Amino acid sequence: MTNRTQEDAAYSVPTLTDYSAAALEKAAADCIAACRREAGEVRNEAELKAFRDRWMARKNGILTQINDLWLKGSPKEAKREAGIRVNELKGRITELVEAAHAGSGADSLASEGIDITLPGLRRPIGAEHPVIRTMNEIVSVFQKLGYSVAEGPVVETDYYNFEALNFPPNHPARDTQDTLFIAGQQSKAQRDRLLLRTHTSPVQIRTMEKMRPPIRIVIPGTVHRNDPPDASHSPMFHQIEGLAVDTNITFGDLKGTLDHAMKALFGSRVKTHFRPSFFPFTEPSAELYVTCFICGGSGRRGADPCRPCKQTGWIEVLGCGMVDPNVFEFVKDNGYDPKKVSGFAFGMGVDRLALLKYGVDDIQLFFQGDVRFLEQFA
Ligand code: 2NL
Repeated sequence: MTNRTQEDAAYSVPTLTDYSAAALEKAAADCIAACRREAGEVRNEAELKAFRDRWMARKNGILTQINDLWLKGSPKEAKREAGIRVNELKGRITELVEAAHAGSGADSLASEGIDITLPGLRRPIGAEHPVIRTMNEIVSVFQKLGYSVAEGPVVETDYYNFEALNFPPNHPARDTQDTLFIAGQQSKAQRDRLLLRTHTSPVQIRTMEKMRPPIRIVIPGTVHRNDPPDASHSPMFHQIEGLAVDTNITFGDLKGTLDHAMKALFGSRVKTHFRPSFFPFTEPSAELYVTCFICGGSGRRGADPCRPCKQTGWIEVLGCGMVDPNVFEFVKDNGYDPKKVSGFAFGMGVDRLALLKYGVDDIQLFFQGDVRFLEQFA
């Protein structure tokens, strides 16, 4: 309480009896603290003037009093030290007084030419990017089925991007991925070399290393491939992959799950169709087609041919299959014994689906950041 009372009371210059360096130091610090406190309490122009006068007035201002009491009043042997200290103090106090301004009161705003009666500036609310919106829609369909979302690094090792996904070293299947490699990795063992992930599957391996079966996960994210940009290619694009592992997961589970997901995404009228395919990490593998949601499966739009489905009435939306037992071998020690568990997986290109969904004819528009294009999705 004593301290409080001392702080609250207005500052007055004390007479000194002790002129040691330590005593002068303490007196100066108290004085600076008082000045700083008073500067912070100034609310308007009138208070600012009173504050300035109190500290700086030639006649009986605080600095003048300090000069009289601490310097002129000091014994001869202490004059030199007191002179240096008082000069320093004058500098600090002058700085504080000059920096002081009239708080946040309306007076000062008016003096700065700011009219506080004008309405504020409105920042327009941004719009969700069409690719991210599509991604969120797909993710939420699977979340409702009990899937969790997993994420992982974009810069990956050869091991997670290829080896653990059943691409043997030097196997030609790696060539189909047009990988962008990080430079200067030659001194490392092949499995440790860094690259930009070409799919989000590495995250599935990483998740299986951490979580024992059963699991159901979806992995949204950016991937990179060495594709020159054109209307349908971009060196950076987005994927969503999914994985379900349990005992007795069958191709029937895959078909039922994906048929439901396609109806949730494109409307309950769409039909699904699976065609045999190949991926290194699934066996058997398939491509999933849905009836064209532009022409409704007829292949025609009035008198014109339907372009998105090339008049076939079907659109390819994703690749899928039963997880190859060779993939489980890499995570066997965490409960994924291929003799005991089975699973299905799928992967889709989000950008391509967003192009179809919004009738956009050039993928580059998604990544150029032109506000005139993007604000159409607001
Ligand atoms: C496509 C095809 C696919 C997978 C991705 C996967 C992941 C693991 C194991 C097995 Cl860890 N498979 N992912 C499976 C089939 C297809 O993607 O066309 N993506 C754009």
